Amino acid sequence: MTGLIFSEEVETAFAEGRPVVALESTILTHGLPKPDNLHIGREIEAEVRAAGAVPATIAVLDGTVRIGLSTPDLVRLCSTDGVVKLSRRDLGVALSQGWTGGTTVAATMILAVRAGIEVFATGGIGGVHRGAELDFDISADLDELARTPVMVISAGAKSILDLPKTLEVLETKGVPVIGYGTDEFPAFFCRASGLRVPLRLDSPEEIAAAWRAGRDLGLEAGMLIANPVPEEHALDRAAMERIIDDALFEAKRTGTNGKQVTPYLLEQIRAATGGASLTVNIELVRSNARLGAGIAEALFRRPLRGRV
Ligand code: PSU
Ligand code: MN
Repeated sequence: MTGLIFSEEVETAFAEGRPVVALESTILTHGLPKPDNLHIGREIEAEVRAAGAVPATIAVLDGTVRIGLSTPDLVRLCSTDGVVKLSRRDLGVALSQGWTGGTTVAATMILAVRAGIEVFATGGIGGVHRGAELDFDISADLDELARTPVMVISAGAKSILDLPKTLEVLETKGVPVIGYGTDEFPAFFCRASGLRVPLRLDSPEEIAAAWRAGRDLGLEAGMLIANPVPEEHALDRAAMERIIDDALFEAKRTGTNGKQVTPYLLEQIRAATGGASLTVNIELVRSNARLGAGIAEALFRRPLRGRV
């Protein structure tokens, strides 16, 4: 496989044995509007550093896999037009054709494992879209969680998705979904979804221990940590439901499909909330970045059995 290129910061972290947290880049290239995406990307990285770990934003630049981006790399990724959204299926072509792209949760997990990173913080994962029984729109993120051993820290899945079906698919695929300090599956912008989360843990140490126990058993699955958005930033659930319904209606009316669906809905919601959704989005990713750093730190104190 094409070699991985590590940023100096990540390289040093590995050499010094410091905890590293992976971050995805589709959220920057397709999930957030320009030019805010650049400073948000920096803020998320800064949050990981402030919490005592090293951020590794993962992306593909000119057909090379980057584990950690320098400032010029991040600027380029966030400001260039024509940057592609890369999921599992796209990686081979992207690398061989020299593309530049943001990696989704699925693609970031794949590359994180190659880089030896176990903890990955993001905003929300992709999932089962509403109406999937008709159009089969189910994110490749779910399959990836079933097959690739990386822990993903999220604020749940966005309520643009069908959350009950998303949880059902995760259950079928054997993915542990863990509420962090909550019994309820969070709905991204909102803390509540009305759905119970199947498992609950209350500290980074417990999460690290559960992860290690699963890995020691030879389970190859990932793990989804559902960390509710901090109370002071959460949006009202009923209001969000209305906005999401309108966004879904518009997506259907304009014939939006395939990998355009998620970015289209996110932009519709941002416009409809007058930018409020953007603030919440940033805050919840920061909160996930902090938790990710805490878990990565706890994992360092609890190595895999049989490893030094
Ligand atoms: N959810 C968000 N923001 C995002 C995404 C999801 O709140 O930017 C991105 C993630 O990169 C996720 C991808 O992996 O969308 C899922 O896209 P799809 O449904 O096309 O698999
Ligand atoms: Mn899809």
